[in-house]
Amino acid sequence: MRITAEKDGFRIENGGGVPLIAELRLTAGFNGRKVEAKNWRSCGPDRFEAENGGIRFRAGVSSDDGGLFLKSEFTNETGSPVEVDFLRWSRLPERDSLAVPGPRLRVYREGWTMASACGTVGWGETDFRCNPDYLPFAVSVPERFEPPKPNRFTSEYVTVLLPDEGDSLLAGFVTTADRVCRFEIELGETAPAGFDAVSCGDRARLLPGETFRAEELLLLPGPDAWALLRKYAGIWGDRMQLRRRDHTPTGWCSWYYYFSKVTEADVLENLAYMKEHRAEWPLEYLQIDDGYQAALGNWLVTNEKFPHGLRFLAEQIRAAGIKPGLWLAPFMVEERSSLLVEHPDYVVHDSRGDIAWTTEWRGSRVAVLDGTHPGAQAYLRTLFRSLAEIGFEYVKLDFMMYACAAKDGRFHDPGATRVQALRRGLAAIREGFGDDRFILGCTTVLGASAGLVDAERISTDITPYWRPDNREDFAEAPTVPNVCRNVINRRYMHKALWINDPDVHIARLDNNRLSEEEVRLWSSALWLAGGLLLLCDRFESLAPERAELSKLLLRRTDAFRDVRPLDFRDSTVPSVWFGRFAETGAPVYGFFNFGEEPRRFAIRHDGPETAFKEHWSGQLLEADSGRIEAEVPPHGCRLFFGVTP
Ligand code: 9PG
Repeated sequence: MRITAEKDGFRIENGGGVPLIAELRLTAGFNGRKVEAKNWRSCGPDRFEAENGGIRFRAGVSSDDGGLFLKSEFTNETGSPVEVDFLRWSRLPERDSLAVPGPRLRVYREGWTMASACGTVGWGETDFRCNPDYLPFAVSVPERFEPPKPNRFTSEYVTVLLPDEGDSLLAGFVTTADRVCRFEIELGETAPAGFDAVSCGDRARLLPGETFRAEELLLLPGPDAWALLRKYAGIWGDRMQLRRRDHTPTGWCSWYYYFSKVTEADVLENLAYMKEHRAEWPLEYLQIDDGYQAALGNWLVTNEKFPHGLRFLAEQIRAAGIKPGLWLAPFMVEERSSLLVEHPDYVVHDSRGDIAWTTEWRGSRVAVLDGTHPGAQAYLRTLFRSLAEIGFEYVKLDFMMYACAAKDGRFHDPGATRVQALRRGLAAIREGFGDDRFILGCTTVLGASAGLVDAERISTDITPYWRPDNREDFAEAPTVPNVCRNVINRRYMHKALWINDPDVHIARLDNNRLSEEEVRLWSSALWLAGGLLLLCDRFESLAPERAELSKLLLRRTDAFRDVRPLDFRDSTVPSVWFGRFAETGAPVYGFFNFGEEPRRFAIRHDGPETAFKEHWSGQLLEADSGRIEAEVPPHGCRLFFGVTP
């Protein structure tokens, strides 16, 4: 790829001089104003400069790995402090390779947090339907989310344009540590009417002479959109210095059986079972979830359901040869917590100087810890050092996206963005907890966590029912299809950025409204997708035939490689999943029917295998002609393993 400056914009060409993007412009936004870079000039190899309106722009480009990397920044030369809104790359609607009519284009849109919907969308569709009450936590810039407007989409971190023929184009930020960085895309009749890559300033203060640096943008064309995402995630993870963990752990988590009613006795009952049946259930961690704490913010103090406290439990777990884990929501500070009473300055305030109440928790108002405040950082460091000292080796850090979500929030450091606030807090946590202990990120800003967490939840919560009755089915709502959508579409992140956590296995017969088919579908999804494996059923009441499902998953984590959705381009919720069984290399096709009617699946298989064995029924299917065909009942899944001829 080649890039040239042409007066006010850049022209990007593929090999052969074909314009991939005919004109890309850079605009700075501050104090509610917009200033465009004008008259770019070269100032060294692959470096360019431009000035306009008291702003000095710089751009740097490099080609590598078949892609083009774009760095950009601007310096405040206005003579006065400004509040930064954004630095934005915009493609002008021109004739170039991107000029594909909307009806022939699909777009992969990525989400802000684990719960946010991800998947491909197309002509005539709108941004995903999000519960309006949850919107501030599901997207990075709720004000710019326009669900009712067809053909306008937002995407966080990365997007892929997938035409019906020819190369796809991935555009993705390969650094995500400092800014909200996102895409705004509008499809048009003959060509995209808008394609913007934005690094947000969050109105952080930029003093005269200071420079605002955008996150680095990668443009990557290629024929296989999924391969582009895999490659992108690898580069993104490298830039963010992912924590390489070759080992994918297993464990037991208290939430999805006991929920907030969990007691010390419940934990001890399951611990005793795990200790006694170690050979059958070789689980590494026992993680106590939400329900033990006295208040959000008073994490070392337990409530009356946990009379012997955290140290006692950690000791009991360790004595059983299992590693203790604990759930916390480290940025959430409940009104009644002693932390807030003693240190009101540690939380985010609004522009009037009042505490910025951000959410509610079981009837109490919640403020959020200001990750830029040195006192708050010291508090986090000390808290997590104490947890490590008590014996915890694993923490599940939940609801960290609130660190970015305070309405009209003002940070202690006026030059910091929301992402920096979160990340500074999380870095303090990592420092206190130690480099070798395990951190699982949950309900957090995906891009801000990379490099600091070991594992990351990549979907919303799995539920012991298919989808709630009489409730609107929002795209981020906890339902089995929504969870599966995120698990497979985000499989490209696994072990490139962190270990993916697809959420827990549910196998039980009691306290569960999932049918036999539904439990098998969820087991199939977890088996195929791999990642962190957490069980959460009550061992004492787990029926033996259902226990076999968990044991199948437990036999080996990441049992499949090269996992990908085959209908990625055309289905927001992919229903044909592919992988190779790691033990044998055999190809495996998963047919997932998320619908309400029986569905006939038919796909082509190109490999040498002429027969497939369906895992759950044991049935053999001849596939001489290379076609695999099967009918799958509603909410069912069939797994076809290739049989070597
Ligand atoms: C503990 C749980 C579990 C779970 C997390 C997270 O919007 N909500 O009301 C909401 C409640 C719970 C929730 C997400 C959203 O789940 O994903 O694994 O730890 O918290 O409270």
